[in-house]
Amino acid sequence: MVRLEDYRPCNFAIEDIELLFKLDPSATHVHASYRVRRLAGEPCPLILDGVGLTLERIALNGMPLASELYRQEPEQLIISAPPATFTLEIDTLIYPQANTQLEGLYVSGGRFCTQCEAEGFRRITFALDRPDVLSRFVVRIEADQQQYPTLLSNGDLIEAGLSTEGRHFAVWSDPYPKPCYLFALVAGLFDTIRDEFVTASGRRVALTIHVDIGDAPRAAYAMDALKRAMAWDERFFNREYDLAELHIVAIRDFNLGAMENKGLNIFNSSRVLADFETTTDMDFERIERVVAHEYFHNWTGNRVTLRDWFQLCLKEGLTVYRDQEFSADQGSCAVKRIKEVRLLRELQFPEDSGPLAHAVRPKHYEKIDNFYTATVYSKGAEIVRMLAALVSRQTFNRGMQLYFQRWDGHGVTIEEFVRCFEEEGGGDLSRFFRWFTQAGTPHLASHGSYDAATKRYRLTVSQSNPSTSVQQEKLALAIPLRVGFIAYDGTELISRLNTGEIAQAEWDLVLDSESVTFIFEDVSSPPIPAILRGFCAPVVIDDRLGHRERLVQMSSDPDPFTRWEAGQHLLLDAIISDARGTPESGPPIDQIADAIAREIDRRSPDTAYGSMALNVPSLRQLIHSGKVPDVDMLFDARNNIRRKIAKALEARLELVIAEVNDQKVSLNPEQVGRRALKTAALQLLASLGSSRGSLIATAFEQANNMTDWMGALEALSQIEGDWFDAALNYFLQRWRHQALVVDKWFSVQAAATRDDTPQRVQMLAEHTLFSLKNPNRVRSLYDAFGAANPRAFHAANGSGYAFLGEGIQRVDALNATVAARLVKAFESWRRVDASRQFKARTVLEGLLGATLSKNVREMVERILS
Ligand code: B3K
Ligand code: ZN
Repeated sequence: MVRLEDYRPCNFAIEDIELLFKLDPSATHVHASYRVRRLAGEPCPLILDGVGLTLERIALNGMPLASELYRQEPEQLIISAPPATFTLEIDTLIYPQANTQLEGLYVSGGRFCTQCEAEGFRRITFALDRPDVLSRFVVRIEADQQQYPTLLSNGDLIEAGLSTEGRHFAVWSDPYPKPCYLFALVAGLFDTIRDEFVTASGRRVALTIHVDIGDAPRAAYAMDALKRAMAWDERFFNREYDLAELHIVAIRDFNLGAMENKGLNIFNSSRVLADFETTTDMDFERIERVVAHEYFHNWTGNRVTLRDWFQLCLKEGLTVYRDQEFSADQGSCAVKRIKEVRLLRELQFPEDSGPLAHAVRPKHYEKIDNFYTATVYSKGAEIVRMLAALVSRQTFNRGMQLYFQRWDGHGVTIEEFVRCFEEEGGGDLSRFFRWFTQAGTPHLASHGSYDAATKRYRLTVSQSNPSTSVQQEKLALAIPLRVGFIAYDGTELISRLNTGEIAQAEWDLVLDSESVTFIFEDVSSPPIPAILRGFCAPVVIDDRLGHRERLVQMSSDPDPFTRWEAGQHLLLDAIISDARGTPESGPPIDQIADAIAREIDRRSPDTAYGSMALNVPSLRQLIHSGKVPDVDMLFDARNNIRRKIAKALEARLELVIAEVNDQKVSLNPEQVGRRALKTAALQLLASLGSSRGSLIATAFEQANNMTDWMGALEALSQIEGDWFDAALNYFLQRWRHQALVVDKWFSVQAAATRDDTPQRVQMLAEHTLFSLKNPNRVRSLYDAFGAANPRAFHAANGSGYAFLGEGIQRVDALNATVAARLVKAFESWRRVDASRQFKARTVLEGLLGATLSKNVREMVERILS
């Protein structure tokens, strides 16, 4: 177990690292040369990390090191008492072709690539593999010229040429000191697209995206996104790119979405390649976001890095916040915000209230790879968003500039980050700081009373912070509120706070203790309050509004988030009332449907917003609500409500689907909005069953872009009968050779809520196109099933648990990080009924009896605890 409280600065600094790679897939020779300086006053051992390496030679100051002066442990190399300054040379052999973990140096599609975050560099050579050791790297790569014409590493190319026997070499030098987790190497045969960016100060940066042969046209969108992100970071954060070259490489077999290695970002090909024939609008959006995210890491993560892995959210939460701000700025910001909130509620809230709950800065871990979580990323981003709201935008911007200036070239802690905002005038942020150290979603309750005689409205908001598995005692947080009122006729109400003179329509307030009462004057009629406009804090709130108030809010609140949220509340109430067998106590469906129809017609703030109004809370969210433990009852109730809405809106939905679009497919927001609306309409119509099969099948046949194809296919997946199979056959025939589309073919089946899904996934797991070695394919089956299909996963007979349990074991034998991610599906096991719990527990305990990686074992143990 690694504990935050045990952190000690490193006893040694490595200022310069020279690496030489003689690339060979079966056995690559790595020569490392370190210039080391002891920081501790007294002689002490130098302990290097290393996993799966064959040590060939070790020399100190040019002389082979005597065997009694060092020793090798299973995952360490310990040099007993080296001098105060010295050069250390280490020669190792590694085996890239046999590397199925896809960490360190490995081979994908015949190309070499690396993944070092968090602790992959130790699989390349013995190293001080910790983020607070920053070194300048010079890297020489030698390889067969024909097979590996492109040789890349971090920084700038300083030399290249031919060597003997058909081999060639390249030397890369990165002038910026960095931790070794940001090291990268790529070698292979690629198609490229090139462009250029001129920075604000006039420096030219050569941009290159490297992709599989034939894929270059599909990288144009990523290139465009990259240039927009570079310009945006200059404009909004005053950050320029700092090298003469920037490379992005698309790799087929990749454990994650992408990696921000200095000057050489390595991407999962699914986060680079895009065209209308194979990519949905959602994929385009994701590509834009991830390209920007990795680019923004150049300052938040790379130039300013982490002192230790406990500070992970300092780069991830902050960088997600930055990419969210960028995306919002590219258009449709209300819809983007709603999507962020949905993601938070689908992934982070369940995590924060279940067995995997941890603070954004956890106190301990076994495998840091298990902490790249929704909490660190999404809640981390929400915390930065709240910080900007609390200290004001101007102070936030000044604090960020101070952060960059003060900590450039250092590994930093969250305390040091927050101090920058305090020093720039943000006040005492100690209560706010608790957001980083306390796990659990805060619960707010609000209560208002209006006095018609005095036109005064008293609003009391209080917080409670539930105990979680890792922390019992919780203290009050500083929570920003954004409050506004409308009257029962839907008009906006202006008011005056009793502490000031100015009347306004919206208030930025702070809840900074257990409970606060705000008094508003001159409120002309009884108000319907919205407390968290724009979802200004990641909390759950009980605002005690009735159905009538929510219906008014849904139609009339000026804040698009609040309107959407009111609709979600009503739909959730309707489903839960139905599941409890008391549908009459739920809200009036016809009025909800009317309000949805108005949003579709209004097309404001944009067309895509209407598709959000058509969302019905997901089954996952319903399970998480904890109100009804029987998954089948929830599933049926959800479908009942969907059917009622679909019936009420049927004519309109058909109109949306029929809206002919004879323009050329483009990413014009109006077109994207229409496609989103159409997809949502198809899904909802599918709830009416096979009588709508032919209409949806026609939509599938007439589609000319992947958004429409997938929208229709997903809708067909809900309908029993042959429609789905017919469409699937066509789909596979047409795109059999496009791996990323075949992934969709797998995932749409694994996520299907049909009765035959359990048999289908069994067959898919044995399908010739299935592969345990490709993380995307693994996720397209097992994650689409475990994470995206709660109905099948929680099947009453336990077959879903057993299927995923087996999958986890199969994957774990090859790739521990990917397998550990799959375990997360089980985090909801205590929210379901006793009979299901028993079956889930049996599978989890069965796993503990098997041979498991440390990663998977940690996850299973935490989930069972
Ligand atoms: N920093 C990487 C994540 C690395 C995950 C390692 N298990 C990608 C990102 O967040 O940008
Ligand atoms: Zn990141």
